[in-house]
Amino acid sequence: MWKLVGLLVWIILVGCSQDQTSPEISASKIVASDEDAVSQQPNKKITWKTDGAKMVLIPAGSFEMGDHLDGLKVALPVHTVELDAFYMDIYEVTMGQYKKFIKQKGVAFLPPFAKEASPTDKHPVVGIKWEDAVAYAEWAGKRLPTEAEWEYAARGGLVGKRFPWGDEGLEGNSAIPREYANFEGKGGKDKWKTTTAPAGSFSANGYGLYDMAGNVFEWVADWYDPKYYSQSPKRTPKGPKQGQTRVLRGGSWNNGSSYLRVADRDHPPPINRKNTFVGFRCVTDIK
Ligand SMILES: [Ca+2]
Ligand SMILES: [Ca+2]
Repeated sequence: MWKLVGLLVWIILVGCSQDQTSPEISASKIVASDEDAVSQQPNKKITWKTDGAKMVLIPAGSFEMGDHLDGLKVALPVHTVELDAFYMDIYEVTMGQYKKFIKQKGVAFLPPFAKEASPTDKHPVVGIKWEDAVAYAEWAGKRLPTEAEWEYAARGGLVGKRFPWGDEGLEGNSAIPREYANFEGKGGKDKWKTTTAPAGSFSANGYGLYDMAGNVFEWVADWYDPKYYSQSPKRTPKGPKQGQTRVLRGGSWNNGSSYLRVADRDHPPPINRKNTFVGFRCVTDIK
């Protein structure tokens, strides 16, 4: 049914001019979209042509960025951020998608250890540094999310919560996070001890995004600066102008449950930028 609807929408999109069919994004970049979705509707999904990624509309809005709970100092001060709407990849970029990028662009192959942590094309790509993620995003006609966009999207519409699913799972109770995320060790739905899980193996958050907590850490566009939150512009913050390290978000199969915190921030030194537990996902602006 949905495949048929998608085909019909594609035919309509191809057959009409841009301003009639897609008020937000050039139709040439989209394979299909929800046929009954109206402009700016939350959870409106599209399929991006270049890499075949499913993307979901993250609605415009404001939120309290950061976290004053439990002494999470790296996430202070909590500050209000306003963002425009954007589309975000529903899943982490997969090995299969990244291989297509390699093939088309002729860039460097992934290191051999990547396949050990992500053995199939449905697992998230690893073994990439920040510059690789940016190159992929540019090839796909997208970009990396800003740190603010990532946290806003990861919260999934929840307010003041610790994780994408809410507050449950603190104080060493790892049984609850394991229902929602692949992180260090295994148990319950988390069946992966030394590898990534296939993208989308757990429940989506409130915006329909998978694996914002765990599986692989995700590169965002911003430089890291511990003082930036106290200077951040309210509207559309893009991070410091310069820095030494880029920001990672969301934790991974290789890290404990505290790294799954929606406001937690990591910033690996350059020597640790290429490994088995860091990947990324892309976003695109609403035109
Ligand atoms: Ca695990
Ligand atoms: Ca992730």
